[in-house]
Amino acid sequence: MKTALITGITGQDGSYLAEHLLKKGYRVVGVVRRSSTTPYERIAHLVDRVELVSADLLDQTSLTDVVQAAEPDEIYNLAAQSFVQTSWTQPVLTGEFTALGVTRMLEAMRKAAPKSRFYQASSSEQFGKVVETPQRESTPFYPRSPYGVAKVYGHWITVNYRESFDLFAVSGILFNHESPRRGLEFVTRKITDAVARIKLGKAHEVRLGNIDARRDWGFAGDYVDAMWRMLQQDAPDDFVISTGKTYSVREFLDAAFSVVDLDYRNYVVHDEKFFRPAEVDLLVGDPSKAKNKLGWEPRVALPELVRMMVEADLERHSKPR
Ligand code: NAP
Ligand code: G4F
Repeated sequence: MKTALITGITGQDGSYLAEHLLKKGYRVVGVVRRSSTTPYERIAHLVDRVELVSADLLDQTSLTDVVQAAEPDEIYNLAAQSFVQTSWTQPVLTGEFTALGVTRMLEAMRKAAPKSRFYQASSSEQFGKVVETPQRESTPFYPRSPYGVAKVYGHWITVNYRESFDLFAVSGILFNHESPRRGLEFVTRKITDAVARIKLGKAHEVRLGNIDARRDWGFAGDYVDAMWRMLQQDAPDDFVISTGKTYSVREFLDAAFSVVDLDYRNYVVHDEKFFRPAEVDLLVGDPSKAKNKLGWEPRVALPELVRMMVEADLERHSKPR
């Protein structure tokens, strides 16, 4: 039985990855940080089947200790301050978690489990103000937010530790991926949650920023399989994971409101609060390397993803409290 250690197991991707690895027969050890409450909503159905251990990306000793105790074959470093907008109001914390946190995890692995395999959650935000379209593994980075800058650091420190210390360490440059478990602050979930509340008469508008931004949106359940495949390769390498299709937030809105037979134009209010100091206008990835080398392809297309999210939010809001 292989052991996987997941940081960020309580997040969207951590929950899907834990399910995926449990199905494959892994022992799954999940890192959680200390909190006065227990934020295990996304893994409530898994807590009896995974081992939860306490550590924090800010604390080197705790990270090294959990790696030493778990003796993992594979380490998935998913934990981060992952919300782009917050990275402008908490830039130093974002750098600590999302950039230096990666070095701390790599150091923990180097000291306590150097034969393990390491996955770093890199991001299409690294491409930022894109210098070529579609974006691929060789596309230069031009990050547009403190989050994007921190992710570029995390990416290159992973490459550097691979080359310096001969570690099996890889980065998956994942484009946006969503699900009914997506945080409510991200635009897709904010929209599908609003659609459900509006349809049920619990809200009458949704306040948004730049709805002309374009993203390459996939389904999180598909993307965690790509993470696993990257760690099963003979040699460590980095991959873009995306659908190859791009849609505007406006198109996402249209699709989401259409699921409940409403017209988004009657409900959207533009609010300056949600515009960003610097925007990423267009993301669309080229997943051909992942297709050729990993045999990976996305299975869920955008219309199906939108419907899945709207229906889940309708069900959640329909339940009596
Ligand atoms: P998420 O839902 O925001 O989850 C983030 C996770 O990190 C949570 O489990 C959180 O724990 C944990 N965490 C945050 N700060 C921590 C700290 N100081 N110590 C320990 N754990 C900490 O993010 P996600 O969407 O699953 O994304 C997973 C990773 O992929 C992130 O690194 C993200 O930046 C990256 N990424 C995501 C996407 C995407 O579209 N989803 C695309 C590219 C890259 P709590 O539950 O305690 O807050
Ligand atoms: O949903 P978002 O907040 O995601 P964003 O900024 O693309 O970041 C996500 O994907 C990255 C991968 O590229 C991850 F690395 C990152 O961790 C995160 O998961 O915003 C998407 C777009 C932006 O252009 C934003 O300006 O939607 C636009 N938008 C318009 N109105 C809004 C809103 N975004 C949010 N969150 N809230 C709004 O009201």
